[in-house]
Amino acid sequence: MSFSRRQFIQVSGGALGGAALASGLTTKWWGLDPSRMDDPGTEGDHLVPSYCENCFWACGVLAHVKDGRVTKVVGNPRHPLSRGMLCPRGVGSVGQLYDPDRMVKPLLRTKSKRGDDVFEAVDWKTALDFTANKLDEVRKKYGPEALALFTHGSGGTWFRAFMKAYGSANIGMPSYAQCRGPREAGFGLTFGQGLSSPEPIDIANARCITFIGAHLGENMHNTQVQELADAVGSGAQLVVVDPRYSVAAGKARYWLPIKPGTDIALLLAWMNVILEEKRYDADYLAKYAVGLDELKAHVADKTPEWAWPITGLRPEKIRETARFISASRPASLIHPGRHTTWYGDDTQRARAMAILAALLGSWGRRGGYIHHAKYSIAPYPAPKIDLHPKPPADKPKGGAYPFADEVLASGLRAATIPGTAAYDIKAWIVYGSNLIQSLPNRAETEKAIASLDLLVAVDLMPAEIVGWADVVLPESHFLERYDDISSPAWKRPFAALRLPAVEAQGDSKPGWWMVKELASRLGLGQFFPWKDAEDYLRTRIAAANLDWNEVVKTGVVLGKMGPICEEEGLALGELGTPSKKIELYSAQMKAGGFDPMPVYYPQEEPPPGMLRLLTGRAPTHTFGRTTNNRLLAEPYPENDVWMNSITAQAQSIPIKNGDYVMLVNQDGAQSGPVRAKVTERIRGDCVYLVHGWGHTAKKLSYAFGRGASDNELTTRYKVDPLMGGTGMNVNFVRLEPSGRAS
Ligand code: MGD
Ligand code: SF4
Repeated sequence: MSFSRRQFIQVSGGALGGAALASGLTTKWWGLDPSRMDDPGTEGDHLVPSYCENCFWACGVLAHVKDGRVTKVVGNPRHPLSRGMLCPRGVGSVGQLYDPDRMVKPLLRTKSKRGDDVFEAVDWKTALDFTANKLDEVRKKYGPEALALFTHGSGGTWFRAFMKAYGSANIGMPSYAQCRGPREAGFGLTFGQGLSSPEPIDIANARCITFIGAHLGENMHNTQVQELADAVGSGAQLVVVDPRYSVAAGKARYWLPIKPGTDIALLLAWMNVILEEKRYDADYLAKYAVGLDELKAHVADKTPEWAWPITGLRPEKIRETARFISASRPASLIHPGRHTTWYGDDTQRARAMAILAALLGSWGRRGGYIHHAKYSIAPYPAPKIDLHPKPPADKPKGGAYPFADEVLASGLRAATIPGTAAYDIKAWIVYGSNLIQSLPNRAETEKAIASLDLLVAVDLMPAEIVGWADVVLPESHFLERYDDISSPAWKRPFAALRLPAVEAQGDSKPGWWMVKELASRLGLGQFFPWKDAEDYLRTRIAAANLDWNEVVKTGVVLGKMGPICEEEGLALGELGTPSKKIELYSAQMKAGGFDPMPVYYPQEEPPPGMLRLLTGRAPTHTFGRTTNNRLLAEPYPENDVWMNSITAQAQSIPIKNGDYVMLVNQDGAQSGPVRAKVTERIRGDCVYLVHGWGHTAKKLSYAFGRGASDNELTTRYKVDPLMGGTGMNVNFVRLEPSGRAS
């Protein structure tokens, strides 16, 4: 079967080609006819390399520039993550660059209350003097550890360096405890290392790919989607476990519409079949794993018949899929997912996935989990910082969450509420993270903010969190600024540069400049001794024996490729677990008082008349950061709420496709009007929203009030006892008429 990328995404993105056409942007991603779609008017007279900031995959881009304006952004063919192609959000970067709502002046809250979103525009000297004075006060009054940084995005690197020099270890990202944290912990406990980003998985060579709630194709991590389209095109088969018929399910050999919250039961039943029928890789496990006998005993009674009433999946289907998945081992990839904070038992679910991958022998093997390497470039030779900051305040007193290996953003929020942690947080710098939408339970965020002496927001757009700040530092767009070198571990190691394609708009400034200015005001200037970011980058590039003029031509340096899997000579060697082996049974979990192997515990059922609220992504959007982008709004102007047609019919006033409805949760929190997507493609016990919509910030003049915010409805969360992740699929909603015409 031949299979183009356009076909892959067309289930959800019928109108997307139109967006590319209307904006005159690259059309290659969509596989449209280039002779028809090419718009010579968008060719620049020169190209500037950078890497994309519309999500954190950081694909290499080339900006076409003409007359001081970016005319289009295309994928950099030399960059291993983009391979010449971008996802719609990357292509749509121009819409964000020229967004009329961008903040281009520093702002100071002078008379209004926090949250009123009323500021006075000031010059940089005033804004920086104010910020530095307050940071100095905090340092003197409470100690430097009272400052927390919430960060998301590449420019956060400069602020992390600032925190180190200032003396605080309180650096948190919602992308850990609200996203991939449980996965990192679950894989870490099993294989001795987390997966990080980009995940070291070999989709390209997998013959069977199993998605457990991961909706790749709607979640658009570019290289993974490209590899998936290629793999499917060359015959790889998909097994998709999802209460919703996702885009990937539309391409799958098997779709298992599982009851939400029961995946651990399915995973145990699959293990039961694979172990009972001896379909596992016995030689591999004998060599590399511990705990096989314990696992066999643990799942002996977890038969498909046992899992049937729990999951709603028929035993013969569970057996058939277990056989199907194991038939392709070791090139049978259990995709690890990414946004894994669902039910509070998420580390155990991730561990069950990791154990299944181990039974298939796919860790370290082609078509499974492979080895990525980093392109090594020495840091800038700045004076060593000899501070030993207090341990972060993100964990409650008493040693909770022993397997968290990053700081919890939600924990920093909790520590801001006085008296709850080892010490109180009194000031926040929030860099590129809209905490009002990205931390569950908005009331708790507002309560924490009320206890702050200082809230600094560094942002591009007037998002909700900005309205709560004391001072707002507007950052220039990624196409207008330098940033640090991007060199994540990958199959082929690489290092990429971000160069400014055009002048910064208004008074917006890059993060590196803000940090240097603040540091010098606080007596920390010696730790940022470079003249500017270009000087910083040139020095690092020269130290790596690379020629600056050559590197800026393409923006990417490629390293040598080593063996990425056992088949290519990679030695699996000793792993980072206590036993140095794959731990099917985890003695360290047992010692910590946790189940050493995953156990299924039932989740709370929706109350009568209510449905579980599930969330996900759309191919054209990244959380709330793209929702105001007019180019990306063309194909996807607002989210809609998916509901089963029987659910829609069963309402006291039956709901038709396209009707506007309201969602009201178990605590009475209510969404704005949101369009109903009445469909057979979702189970009847849940509804589904794309995350990031329903903005309440009026200055986001396009996105304000469009669609529903899942986060406003996420008043409850269930904390993962292993690593502190906030499971958010524990909220229920009922549907009410909205009064708005469809
Ligand atoms: P974004 O929503 O992308 O990320 O949540 P956040 O970390 O809040 O918002 C980031 C802010 O960055 C926006 O205000 C945007 O204007 C700003 N921005 C964009 N580009 C730049 C730039 O170049 N510089 C600066 N300074 N600012 C910039 C994401 C987080 O949310 C994550 S990773 C996940 S996976 C979770 N997902 C999730 C969910 O699915 N449901 C619920 N209810 N909550 C969630 N929270 C988590
Ligand atoms: Fe940009 Fe898309 Fe790549 Fe993310 S996946 S970095 S949004 S092009």
